[in-house]
Amino acid sequence: MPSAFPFPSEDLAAEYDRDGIVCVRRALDAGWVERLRQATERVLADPSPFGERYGDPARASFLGDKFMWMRDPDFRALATDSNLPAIAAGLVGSRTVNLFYDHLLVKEPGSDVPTRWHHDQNYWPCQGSQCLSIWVALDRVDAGNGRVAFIRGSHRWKQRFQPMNFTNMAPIEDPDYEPIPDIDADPARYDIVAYDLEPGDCVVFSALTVHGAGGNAASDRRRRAVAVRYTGDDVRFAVKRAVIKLPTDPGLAHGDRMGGPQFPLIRID
Ligand SMILES: O=C(O)CCC(=O)C(=O)O
Repeated sequence: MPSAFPFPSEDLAAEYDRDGIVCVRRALDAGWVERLRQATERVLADPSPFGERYGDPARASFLGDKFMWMRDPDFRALATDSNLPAIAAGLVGSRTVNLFYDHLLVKEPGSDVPTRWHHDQNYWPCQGSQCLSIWVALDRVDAGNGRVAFIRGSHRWKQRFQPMNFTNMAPIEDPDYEPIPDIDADPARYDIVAYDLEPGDCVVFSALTVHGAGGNAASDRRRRAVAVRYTGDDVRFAVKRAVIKLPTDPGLAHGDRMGGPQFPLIRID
C-alpha cells in the first residue's frame, strides 16, 4: 500500500513548474532500496527483449532494460504502490496518473558511456505537458559516477530536438525536429543543475527538460538507477516517426487518452 507521504509540497510543485526539474529526498526508504537492488540483479541476470547495452557493445557497461513492471513484482510495486505515483500527481497537478514505462539504467564502474544531452518527449509516443520521469538512485550518485544534469527551464523552450539513439548515443535524424545545440561547447550559457543523491532519493523531470549525464569511467562505484515514466490528465497518445518500441500494440489512435493494459491508469484522486 502507498505510505502517507508529505511530498510534494506546493513549493516543490511550483519549483517543478518553473524549472522542469526537482529533487525529492528519501522518496524511498532503505527497505525499498534493498528490494529494488535485488530486483535489479534479477533483471540484469535475465534481461527481457528490451534489455540493452548502450554504447560500444565491446566495452559496454551501461546496461538498461525497460517495462520491468510487466514481469517483475517488485518493479511493478515500485511503479504502482510506492510513493512515486503520488509524487508524480502532486508535481504536475494531475488528478490521474497513468504508468508510461519503467527503465533500468545501470552504469557500471569503468563505463565511459556518457548520456548525451537530449529531451525525452520526441521519442515517446505521447504529447502533452504532463509527461515526466522519476529517476530513483539505488546507489550514492555524484559527479564521479554518472550523475544526471538538467538545464533548468528548458521544458519551456520552443525548440524540439532530434531524439537520441541510446544504443549508439547518436541523434536520430528525424526531419520533424532540429539538432540539439552543442551544450558542452558553452555550458555557461545554460542554467545547468545536478544533484548528489543518496540511495532512495530521486530527481523528477519533465519529458521536455533537456538532460544528460557523464559516464562512470573513473569511479569504483556502481550507478544503479530506475526511471519510472508517468503521464497525467492532459497527455494523449501520439503517432510519431521515431519512438521507443512497445511490448504490445497499445490499441490507441493518435489523440486518444493514455490507457489500456500498456499504459494502465494507476491513480485517480
Ligand atoms: O541514467 C542516465 O544516464 C540517463 C537517464 C535519462 O536520460 C532518462 O532517464 O531519461
